[in-house]
Amino acid sequence: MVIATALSTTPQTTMLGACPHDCPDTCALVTTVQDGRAVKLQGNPNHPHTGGVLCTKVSRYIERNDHAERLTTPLRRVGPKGAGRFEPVSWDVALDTIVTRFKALKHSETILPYSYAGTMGLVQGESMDRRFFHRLGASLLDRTICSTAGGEALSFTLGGKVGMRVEFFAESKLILIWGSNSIGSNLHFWRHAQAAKRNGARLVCIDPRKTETADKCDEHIALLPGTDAALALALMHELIVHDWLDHDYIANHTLGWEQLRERALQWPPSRAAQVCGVPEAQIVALAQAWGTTKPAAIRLNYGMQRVRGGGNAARAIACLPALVGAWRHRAGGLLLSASGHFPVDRAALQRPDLLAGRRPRTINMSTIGDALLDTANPVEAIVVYNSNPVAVAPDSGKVVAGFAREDLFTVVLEQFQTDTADYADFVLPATTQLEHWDIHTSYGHTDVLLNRPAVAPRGEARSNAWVFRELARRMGFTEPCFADDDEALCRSAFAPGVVDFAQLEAQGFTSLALPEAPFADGKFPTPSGRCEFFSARLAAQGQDGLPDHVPNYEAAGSSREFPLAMISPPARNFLNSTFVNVKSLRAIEGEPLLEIHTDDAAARGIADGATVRVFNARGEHRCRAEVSRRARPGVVHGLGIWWRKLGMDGTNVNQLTSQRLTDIGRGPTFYDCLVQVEVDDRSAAAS
Ligand SMILES: Nc1nc2c(c(=O)[nH]1)N[C@H]1C(S)=C(S)[C@@H](COP(=O)(O)OP(=O)(O)OC[C@H]3O[C@@H](n4cnc5c(=O)[nH]c(N)nc54)[C@H](O)[C@@H]3O)O[C@H]1N2
Ligand SMILES: Nc1nc2c(c(=O)[nH]1)N[C@H]1C(S)=C(S)[C@@H](COP(=O)(O)OP(=O)(O)OC[C@H]3O[C@@H](n4cnc5c(=O)[nH]c(N)nc54)[C@H](O)[C@@H]3O)O[C@H]1N2
Ligand code: SF4
Ligand SMILES: [Mo]
Repeated sequence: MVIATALSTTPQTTMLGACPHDCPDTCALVTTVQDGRAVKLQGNPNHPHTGGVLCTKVSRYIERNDHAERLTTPLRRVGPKGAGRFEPVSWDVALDTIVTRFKALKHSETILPYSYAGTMGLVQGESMDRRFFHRLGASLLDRTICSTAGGEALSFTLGGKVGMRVEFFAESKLILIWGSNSIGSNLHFWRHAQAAKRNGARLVCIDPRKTETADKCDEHIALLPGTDAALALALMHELIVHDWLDHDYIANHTLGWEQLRERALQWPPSRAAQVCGVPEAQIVALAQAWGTTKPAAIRLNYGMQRVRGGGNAARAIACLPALVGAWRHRAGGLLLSASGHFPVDRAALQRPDLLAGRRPRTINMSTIGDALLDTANPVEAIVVYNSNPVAVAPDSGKVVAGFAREDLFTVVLEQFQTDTADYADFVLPATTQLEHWDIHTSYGHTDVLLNRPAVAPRGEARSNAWVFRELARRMGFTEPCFADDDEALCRSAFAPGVVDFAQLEAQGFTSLALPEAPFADGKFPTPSGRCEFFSARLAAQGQDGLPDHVPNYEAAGSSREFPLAMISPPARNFLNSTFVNVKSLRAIEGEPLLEIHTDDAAARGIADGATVRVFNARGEHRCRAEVSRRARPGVVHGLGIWWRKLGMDGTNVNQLTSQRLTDIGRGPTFYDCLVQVEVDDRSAAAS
C-alpha cells in the first residue's frame, strides 16, 4: 500500500505546446508528464482562444501518441509496392541508401517533395525540408490541396489572407456561417458565435448539408454545391434595388463598383433561386438581413471553394461586407483566413536563395495522379512527409497507379503505416508534437504559439527537420544553415523584435499587435488600397476581372448517367486522414458512410444501412448508405477521409473525385463530383 502511494506521487511536470493540426483554431496545449510519459493533455486555460477546451480528437492525442502501431524504426520495403511488407533497418542504412539513390539520378529535378499540413508547424513543415530541396534543386511543389482557390481569391479582393479578428464575432448581430461546419472543424469560433447568439444575433448557415452547425443556427440555406456566387450576386442585386448600400464606404474604399453593379443586376433572386435550388424567399430575406443588420459578419470557410468556380465564389462573397460598410465595425466584415497577418520570415526558414538561380519545374500536388503517370516529364523519386496523398488526393485510381510504379523511388516520413506509407521503399519514423520543437501561426486567430517537446521520441523516431539535416550532411551540403537545430529554427521564424520569444517560452503564446477593425478606413493591402471588386490583376491574366457564377464542371442535374452531386467534407472525429487509426475516435465514426436523402434512396430502392455502390466514370466505391435528414435531394455526402485500407474494397471517396482544377488558385475540386448510387448486388445477394 505504502509503496503504491509512493509510486503514484512521482512528481508531475507540465509542458506548454501547440496543437499541430490543420485546423483554424491552433489551440494552446498543456501536457502533464510523469515518469517520462505524457499522462494528461489539456487545452491551456490561460490562452483566450483555447479557453482550456480541446476538441474530442486532440483530447485523444495521447492515445495516438502511445498507439501500439506507432512507427519506431526505419523500414525498408521487402514485398511488392503497396503490399505493406517491410523489414527494419538502421537509420544509417536508410539514409545512406536514400542519398545514394538521389545521387544516381541524372537530374535532381526528377525528385519531388510532397508535403502538406500534417503538422502546421513552421519548423517541421517548412524549414529544413525546404532548405534541403532548394539546395538539391528538386522539383517545387504547388501546395494547392486545400485553400488556394479561396486564398488567392481573397488576395485579389482584399489584398491578402486577412480579415476580422475572430473574437469580435461575439459582438456581431448577424453571422453568416458560409461553407463551414464550425462545430466540426472550427470549434473555438463556434464559442464566439454562441456568445453572439446569446446577445441576440441571428446565425445563418449556408451549406448543402444540414450539419450539426446548421442544426444550431436560426436558419439553414441548403444550396446546391458550387452555386455560392449566384447566391452572393443575388444578395448584391437586392442591396442595390433596396438601396441598402453604404455609398460613402463604396466611394472611398472600393474599386470597380459600377461594373459590379451592372453584373449584380443580372442576378435577380428568382434566377439565383433556380441555380442554387433554394426558395427565392430565402434569398430575399437573407439580403434584407445583410442589408439592414449592423454589425454583420461572415465566417467564410474553405468548404465552398472546392468546386470549379470556388475562386469566383469566394471573391463574390468577399465583396459583400464592403457594400454595406460592415468593415467599419470591429464585429463586422469577413474572416476566411488570418494567416496573412503573420510576418513570418519565410526566406530565413526556407532559404529559397539556395536555388542559386536554378528554376526547377513546379508540380501541382492536386494532380499528383497525373504527375506520377506522366512519362514525358517523369518523377523518378518522391519524398512524402506531413501528408497522406494516397488517401487524400483526388482521383485515387490514378494516384495509386502512380505510387505503384516499380521504378518510382518513394520515401515516406510518417508516424503511422498509412495508405501512402504502404507504397514506400523506405518509411522513416517521425516524432509527434509531444516529442519535437515547433513554432506555430494560425489561420483562425492571430497568436503565435511555441511547442516544446514534452517527452522523448518513441523508439528511434526523429523529427522531420532532423531527417533533412542528416540527408543534407550525407549529400555533402556544407552551408552553415544545415547545422541549425530545431530550437534555433523556431527562433529564426520571425525577424528579431517581431515576436517576444521570452514570452512565448513563458506562457506558450503571444499575440500580434493588430487593429481591432482592420479596414474601418479602407487601407486594404491591395495594389489600389481598396477592396477590389474589379481586379486588374485577374484581368491581366485573361480572367474575368469581376466575380461571376462559374458553374461546376459536374453541375447537379446536368447528367442523366450520374445524377447525384457528391460532396465529401470531413468527419468530425477525424482530421483529414489523421486519427482514422485511433480506435476510440473510429468507434464514434463507425464506418465509411454515404448520407442520402430519403427521396433519392427510395427512388433507388436503398434502405437505411444497405451496402451501396457509388460510382462514376472514374471509379467505384462501396460503403454503407445512411438515409439521412442531413442530405438534401440531389446531393449525397461521403464523409472523409477514411484510410483506404479500412474501406470495404480498399477504397475511399477519392476514388470518385476528379483532378480538374479551380478557376483561381489551381486548387482541387473535391466537391464538384457527380455520381450514381445503387444497391450493391453482391451484398444484397449475400444477405
Ligand atoms: N474535425 C475536423 N476538423 C477539421 C478538418 C477535419 O478533417 N476534421 N479539416 C481541417 C482542414 S484541412 C480544413 S481545410 C478545414 C475544413 O473546414 P471548412 O473550411 O469548414 O471546409 P469543409 O469542412 O470542407 O466544408 C465545410 C462545409 O462546407 C460545406 N460545403 C460543401 N460544398 C459546399 C458549397 O459548394 N457551398 C457551400 N456553401 N458549402 C459547401 C460542407 O458540407 C461542409 O459542411 O477544417 C479543418 N478542421
Ligand atoms: N474527398 C476529400 N478529399 C480531401 C478533402 C475533402 O474534404 N474531401 N480535404 C482536402 C484538404 S482540405 C486537405 S488539407 C487535405 C489534407 O491532406 P493531408 O495534408 O495529407 O492530411 P492528413 O490526411 O491529415 O495527413 C497528414 C499526415 O501527416 C502525418 N504527420 C503529422 N505530423 C507529422 C510530422 O511531424 N512528421 C511527419 N513526417 N508526418 C506527420 C500524419 O500522421 C498524417 O498521416 O486533404 C484533402 N482531401
Ligand atoms: S484540432 Fe483544432 S480544435 Fe482540436 S485541439 Fe487542434 S486546434 Fe484545437
Ligand atoms: Mo485543408
